[in-house]
Amino acid sequence: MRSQMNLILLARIAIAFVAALALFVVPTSAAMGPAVVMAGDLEISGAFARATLPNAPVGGGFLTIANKGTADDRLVSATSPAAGEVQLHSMAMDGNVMKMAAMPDGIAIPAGKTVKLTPDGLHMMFTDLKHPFLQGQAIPVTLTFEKAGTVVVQLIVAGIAAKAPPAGGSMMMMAPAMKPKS
Ligand SMILES: [Cu+2]
Repeated sequence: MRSQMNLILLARIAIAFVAALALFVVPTSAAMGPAVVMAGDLEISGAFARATLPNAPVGGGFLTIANKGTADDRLVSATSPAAGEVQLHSMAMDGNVMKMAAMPDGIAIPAGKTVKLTPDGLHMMFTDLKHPFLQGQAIPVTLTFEKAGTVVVQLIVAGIAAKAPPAGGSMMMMAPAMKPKS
């Protein structure tokens, strides 16, 4: 009887430990900065979103896509459980006014080139937000590419006017995507 009690106690401690670990790991990975994610020949890095004010209807998402392959690809669409819709937008000066435009054909990712989605250029626009984006959160986004297919990327939420992803290494999460230099 006594050993059985001890086993139950051990199991409870183990469960509590795993639960505590899970609570600890999630915010830590977000605090460490965005991970590098591979989708076929595409290397996606620096994924972040800007924090939004309560009740803000829209938010912006940004990342860098490097096409390491020899075939052109195209970001066709993006979706997120955090938003009713994720639109692909361009932004350019029209006279003295910054203007955004939808990109119905998506965003070209030419072979061997790196395309950056930034707060003052191409970007993802989240509309019909399901909740405010809070600094430190991770917002999942599913990207669909013409050739590389579908990949889920976590956007780390940075400050409300952030121009770059939160600083911090992401060594643990980067490791699987790193290729040895030949
Ligand atoms: Cu926009």
